[in-house]
Amino acid sequence: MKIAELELRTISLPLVRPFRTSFGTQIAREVLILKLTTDDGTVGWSECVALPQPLYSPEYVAGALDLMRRFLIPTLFQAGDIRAESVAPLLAPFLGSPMAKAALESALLDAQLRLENRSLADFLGASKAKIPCGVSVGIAPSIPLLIEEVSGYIADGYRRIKLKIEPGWDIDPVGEVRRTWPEIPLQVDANQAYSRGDGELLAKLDQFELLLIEQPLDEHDILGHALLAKQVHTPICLDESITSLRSAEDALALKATTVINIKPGRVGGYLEAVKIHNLCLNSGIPVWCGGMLETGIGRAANVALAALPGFTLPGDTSASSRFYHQDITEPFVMEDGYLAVPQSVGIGRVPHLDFLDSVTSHKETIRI
Ligand code: SMG
Ligand code: MG
Repeated sequence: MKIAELELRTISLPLVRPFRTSFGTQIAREVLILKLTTDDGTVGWSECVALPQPLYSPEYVAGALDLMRRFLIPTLFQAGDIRAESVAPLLAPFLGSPMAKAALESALLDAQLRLENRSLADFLGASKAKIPCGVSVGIAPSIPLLIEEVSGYIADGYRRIKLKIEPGWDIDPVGEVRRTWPEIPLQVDANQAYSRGDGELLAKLDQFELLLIEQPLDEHDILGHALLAKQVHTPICLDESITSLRSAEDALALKATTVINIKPGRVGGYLEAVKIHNLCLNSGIPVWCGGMLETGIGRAANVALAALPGFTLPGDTSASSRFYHQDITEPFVMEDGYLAVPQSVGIGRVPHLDFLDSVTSHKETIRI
């Protein structure tokens, strides 16, 4: 299979409500959508999960676009006959940027599977036809407004609630949600907002019987997470720190994490994500599928991944309506707290082209 053409477009989709985290507020999703065409005319779609600003990770939309244009795409073109499995080794000399690399690998994988008449779920090794859904809840303007927002998600049927926290927005809001819903599976995500000295404060969360505390410290502070894990009973779960299979092996060996959030974009693609899943499955470490506010394109692939047997905790795999009034694909609609795993070829979704065009702010095509 040869890549004949790559279409890169930036789209902007307004969010149904602002999404505030410890590092900033997103009001729209500016996202890079890739359309790859092979030499026999087969098309594959993907999205790059980099945010517009380098705040969650060093990658950002305009940077990813530049890197793809300047280095990554020419390298794939030069390689001639390739498969999705060759993308990571070919792009390895270019350091970092797992999200940009993942987007290219995913687009090629979608095309490859369409050519082979196979679904991504089948290719990855999915063992479930539907997956339970969690929802990630941003930092709210007040505790009553938080309770109101969470009430809506509980009414929608979500099976797990994740609350974003930061210093000053932690014990009180989490306590109020726990008091209101004593039984709901609940977890928190700090996006690196705390420091090593905050162990005593974070241990106050133990009383709320949370599933986990996600990424409390700096992404590079593996030792700090290991020390914190001795101070806090709630399991520590790494997100930003896990950028590859090797970093997962290291964090587990150093006892810095006992649960892992797998985000394919953060680790360089679905193939690396499966390797981390396999490592964790063999080590008895639960994993769950993270989210980056994906459109239906990225969400379709995440839902397939989340159907693998080691994904034993509900992920941030919510319905399209959690973030978007209108998705660029047929929307993901939750039924009784579950999403159906797409079973048709490739990722099982394609964009609605008229709508995609209507939200596109930039489009370019690179040909061999
Ligand atoms: O897609 O449901 C989603 C978002 C989940 O909270 C979420 N993602 O750190 O896990 C995380 C964040 C990263 C993106 S925040 C803008
Ligand atoms: Mg996170």
